[in-house]
Amino acid sequence: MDALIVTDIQNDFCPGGALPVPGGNEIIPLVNELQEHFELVVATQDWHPRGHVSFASSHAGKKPFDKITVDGMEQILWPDHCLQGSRGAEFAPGLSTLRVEAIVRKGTNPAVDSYSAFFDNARLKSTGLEGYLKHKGVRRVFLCGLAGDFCVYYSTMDALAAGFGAVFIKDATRAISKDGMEAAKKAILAKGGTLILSRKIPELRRL
Ligand code: VGL
Ligand code: ZN
Repeated sequence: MDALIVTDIQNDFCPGGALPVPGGNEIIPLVNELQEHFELVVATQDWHPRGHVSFASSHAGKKPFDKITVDGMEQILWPDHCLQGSRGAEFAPGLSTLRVEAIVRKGTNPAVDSYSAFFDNARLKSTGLEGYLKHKGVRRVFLCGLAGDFCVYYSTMDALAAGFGAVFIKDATRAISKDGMEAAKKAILAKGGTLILSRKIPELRRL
């Protein structure tokens, strides 16, 4: 079975939000349409507590997009975003969630950032999504949402590492950085993932 993973389509990642992804809102009609074609749809929400380690405001003298080292790992610092329970953390209003069967919230550990829907960045804790999907009989996941070069990318790589087929839907995502997206696409291909345009999905799914 195939599943669609709808990643972090939240107000803070859309124009006007705290960490806007350019054109982030433009994918919403397509993502709504895509959901109709999958027997299982899962969504994720970035869901940070106050004072989260990934916020520049948590580190004296730092500003958004600075990089620091946390426990030996590079951490990009972001504007405060997706605070648990805030309007910014809600799904974007145009996103249909009627067919979403499970919502995975990530980034809840104040000390560790979490881009992937499967594991936090330090791989300390699993979200349980791998087991959930496998228990449901999912063999292949299709990924869309925000941001293409962060959460969608890391989720794609972790899906491949977990043994799923992984299909990154290029026109159903938007990236924070163009260069970052190019590097991410190369890495996905190198790991055995697939990049497609949404109009090719029917063809691919008949295989
Ligand atoms: C994300 C940066 C920080 C994402 C989340 O959803 O891609 N990016 N937190
Ligand atoms: Zn975040």
